[in-house]
Amino acid sequence: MLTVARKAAHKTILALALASIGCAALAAPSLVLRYDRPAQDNDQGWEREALPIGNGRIGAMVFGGVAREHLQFNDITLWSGDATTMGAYQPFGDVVVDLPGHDADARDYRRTLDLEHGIHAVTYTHGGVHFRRETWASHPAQVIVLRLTADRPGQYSGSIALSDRHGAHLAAAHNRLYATGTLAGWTLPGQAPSTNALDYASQVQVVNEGGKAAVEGDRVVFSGCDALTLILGAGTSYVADAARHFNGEAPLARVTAQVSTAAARPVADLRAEHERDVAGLLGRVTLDLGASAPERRALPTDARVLAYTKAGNDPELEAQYFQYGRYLLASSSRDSLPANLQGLWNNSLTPPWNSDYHTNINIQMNYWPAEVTNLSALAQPFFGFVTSVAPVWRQATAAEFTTRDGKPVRGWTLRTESNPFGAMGYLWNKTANAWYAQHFWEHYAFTQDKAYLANVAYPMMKEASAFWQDYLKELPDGRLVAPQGWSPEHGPVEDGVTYDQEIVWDLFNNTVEAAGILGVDKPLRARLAQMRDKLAAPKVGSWGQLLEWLDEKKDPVLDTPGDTHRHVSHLFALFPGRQISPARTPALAAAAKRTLEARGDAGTGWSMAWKMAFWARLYDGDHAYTMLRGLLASPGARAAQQAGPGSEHNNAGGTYPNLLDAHPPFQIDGNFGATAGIAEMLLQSQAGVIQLLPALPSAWPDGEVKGLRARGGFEVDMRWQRGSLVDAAVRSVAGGGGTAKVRYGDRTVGLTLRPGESRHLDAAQF
Ligand code: FUC
Repeated sequence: MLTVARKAAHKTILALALASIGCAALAAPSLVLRYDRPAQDNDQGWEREALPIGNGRIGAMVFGGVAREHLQFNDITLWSGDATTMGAYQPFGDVVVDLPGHDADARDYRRTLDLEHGIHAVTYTHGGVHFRRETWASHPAQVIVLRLTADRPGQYSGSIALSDRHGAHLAAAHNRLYATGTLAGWTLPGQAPSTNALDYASQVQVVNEGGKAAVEGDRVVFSGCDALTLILGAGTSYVADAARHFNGEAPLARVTAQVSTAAARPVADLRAEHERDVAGLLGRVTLDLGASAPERRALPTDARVLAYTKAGNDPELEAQYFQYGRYLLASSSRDSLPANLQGLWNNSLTPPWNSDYHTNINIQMNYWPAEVTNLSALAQPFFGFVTSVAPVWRQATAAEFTTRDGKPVRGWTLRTESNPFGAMGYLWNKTANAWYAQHFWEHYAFTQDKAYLANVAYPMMKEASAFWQDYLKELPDGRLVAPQGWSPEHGPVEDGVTYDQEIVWDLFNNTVEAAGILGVDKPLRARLAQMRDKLAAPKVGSWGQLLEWLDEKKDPVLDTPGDTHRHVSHLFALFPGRQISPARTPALAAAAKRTLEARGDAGTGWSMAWKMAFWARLYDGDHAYTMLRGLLASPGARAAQQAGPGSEHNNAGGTYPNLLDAHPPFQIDGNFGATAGIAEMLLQSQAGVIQLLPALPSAWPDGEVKGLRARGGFEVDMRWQRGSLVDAAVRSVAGGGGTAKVRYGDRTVGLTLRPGESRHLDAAQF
């Protein structure tokens, strides 16, 4: 809350300063996306132009048409499939508000998404009347609200319809529309029937002010209304409990109560409560990367992305893009399932990759921004998902893998694809367990929450370690290797691929540290430390590259400088791991750099975002910034500029007009990875030292950031000018206070902070 207050004060000062220099028209608030036309109401418009809102469980894409508002909505738990069949994440339904005639002479159209308050707005003038619409997805009220107002009474006439994508029973009464159904027996045309029997329900209550509104057939028809409020609720019977086969109470009563409760409240209260909720999350980090030219600020966001693609030079857009990743996490990950490949937005019965939980980079990248950008609580859906689905993974793993003497291995692991009931698909990605464990560990590293470490993280890390204790294989020379692994989507399946080796190293290393902190399992600690040190280690190859496989390949493409594959998974040890660093392992860091240079700067969104973080960890801010330029560029324009080697898929990344990551299709990991990558350029703490501005690019000579988090339980603010730190503040936010080493450039200062204490550091102290 302090940071919110601080931000408000900051804004007031800014407003006063601008007023005092005669700049009455304030600069466009930098956290508002803005468009001067509606999204096209078709699949492409859905993907590239419509704007996402969400409360972490339910959400919608909002199109903002003048004569037709369209909310395509979702619930993150609506999945076909079960514990053995992948199925797919499903779209839920649509709410359409028809306002006949409104587009006849509409003028001054504007569509905005205010990230800071989580409000989508549409305004226009028609027939001399100024119309305004606001839409938001409230986490406290668990409903989506659409509010239509005008500056003259009696101006709204039209109709409202609710539709459903799975053949629900539709009903209407007392200005409420109902869709109630079950996936039991539902069959996607041309495919197998749904294998689960989830129940689901959605409802829209229409509340009119003035005029009339009444049910006619399956719609609510209204005329002469001053204003209207739509309260949309939706839910399913999914429950995070393997013992109940993930199917719990039918949602009808719950959704009915949520809609009725919200509809009975003053809409201004709902809105204020929602704004407080979103601002309380988003306001924890403020980022100023410098001022953009007024001509850029004046552009709507779609045109601004195009201008940026051509000429860069828009630090306010970059800062907005950073905050967009935080907004998307708050919108798709609160207290239900974790964000999937599309967050929670999906309009297709057959989405790409089932819009699933992909284990070889994608779900992990979704959570990279959570800790460092001060949204730690938003990682809970990931931990909850892993914990609740693990019983199913355990069974599948025991049936598949044995120890060297033929017993089932302990623990669990995953294939590349997975769903929320435990089903998996595609090849095994065996180190997924260890990579997931890293997230559990990092949550502790940032928060210093020892109870969480003891009760949640350490048991999970220990179980993943047990799998690898049972499953690793010893080579004749004594080195330990992960058997039959796959460097994601690249090369053969074989023993000791670098990606696996590094992730197992990370797991053992973190588990040893965790056991030490908790003062438990001394013999296990010693054993894991010994095994960690026997793991086949990353090696440098013939042209200075980091080897992707145990031995250098003799292949026309693999392991050559011409290989531009988008996965660079063998650099895990550089980021998000900590086995390789320029300070501790300079030769390996140099090899990682050589590899990155060869792989090039193209890629899918997540690939470019990962490379941004790699370059940040190599302290090359300018190269990290090059990756950001590519990622935030319009994909069409960029493809022409970068027609280099590599498949189309490898080159397809970029940013759509709605700032979603172009994969194709849209895939949200690139957004989350970009936010994390920007944070990594400004602050790092993986090596027991808080490093201030470790990879500041020359494109951001002046700036300020407040509220980033560092490992050890610290919050950090920094200001810089002409590329140099001016001052910083380090606050202890962990319960027990703590000591920190803080580095800027090559100078380090030591701090000991009481709980809650903040220490100001002047650049001269370094
Ligand atoms: C990984 C990537 C693909 C895609 C898919 C969902 O397998 O290689 O590019 O992102 O996940």
